[in-house]
Amino acid sequence: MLLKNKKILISGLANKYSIAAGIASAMHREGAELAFTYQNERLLKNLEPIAEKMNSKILIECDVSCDTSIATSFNELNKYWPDFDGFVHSIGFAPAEQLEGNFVDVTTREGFQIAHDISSYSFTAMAKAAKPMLNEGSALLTLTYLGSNKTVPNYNVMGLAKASLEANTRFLAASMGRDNIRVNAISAGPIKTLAASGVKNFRKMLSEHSKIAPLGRTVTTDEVGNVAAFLCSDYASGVTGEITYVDAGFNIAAMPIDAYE
Ligand code: NAD
Ligand code: 0WE
Repeated sequence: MLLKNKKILISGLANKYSIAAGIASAMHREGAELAFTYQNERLLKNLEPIAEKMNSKILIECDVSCDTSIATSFNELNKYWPDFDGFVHSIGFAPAEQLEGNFVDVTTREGFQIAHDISSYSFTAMAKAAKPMLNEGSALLTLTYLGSNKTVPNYNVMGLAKASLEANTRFLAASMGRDNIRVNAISAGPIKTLAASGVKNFRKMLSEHSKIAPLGRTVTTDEVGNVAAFLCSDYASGVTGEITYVDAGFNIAAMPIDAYE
């Protein structure tokens, strides 16, 4: 029971395929008490039965594009939990037209701003709002992707936003470390979630990943969840500011192992 007596807030659970769902399920299994935020009314319907299975009755609306929504949601959480032990930030967004076509041609000032606002600034904003309520030994976790430091076709401005999110992870770790609050990121391999379903040729991305990754396959949300549970547990008490890859080894390979066969 990695997370016994820990209260952890999960954001970004849109449906059962969400990475946040794999994380919630691993954390619940490891004994954590969970609360959830959801972006809007429409997504509450998917969240309700999942939260129910994990014995959670704390479901709070939080649209991270809005300062008052963030403030209101943490005030609401405070009524249930005067203090807690961390949160998972599993939120990313860029306007769809930014993620298709040639980077220099499709990127706009507005697209750039929205991608960075929703996908990176929101992590800082949530940390700021949570800080007064966070117990000593808390852990914050976000989800990133390899497109932050290697180019990936069509990932475009999201790559820049993930680079910002990873720097954000390090600066938050430095900023909150003396309060014994740890801040880490998981860089997950490609997974067919709701966010990915809007992406052209995603199936091709998954098959290319399997060819190059040392493990010869993609990863599951449960595998991401297990690492998330570890990083938020006291077993990871010496780990902060790190980007941990859960990608079947893809990021360390320059070529498929059978390239010369
Ligand atoms: P998902 O669609 O299930 O989750 C994305 C979540 O972001 C949704 O729950 C959505 O409601 C939330 N969101 C978007 N805009 C928001 C806003 N304004 N306010 C509040 N919430 C908002 O997809 P996912 O793949 O599980 O994505 C979760 C995280 O994992 C994202 O940061 C994504 O970039 C990252 N990630 C995904 C993959 C992948 O291949 N699926 C790989 C690596 C990293
Ligand atoms: O971070 C992500 C998902 C990012 C994402 C996806 C969408 C699609 C729908 C952000 N915003 C939106 N906005 C929408 O309107 N991933 C790591 C998954 C992903 O997305 C890609 C990928 C991979 C991998 C997009 C292009 C290329 C590769």
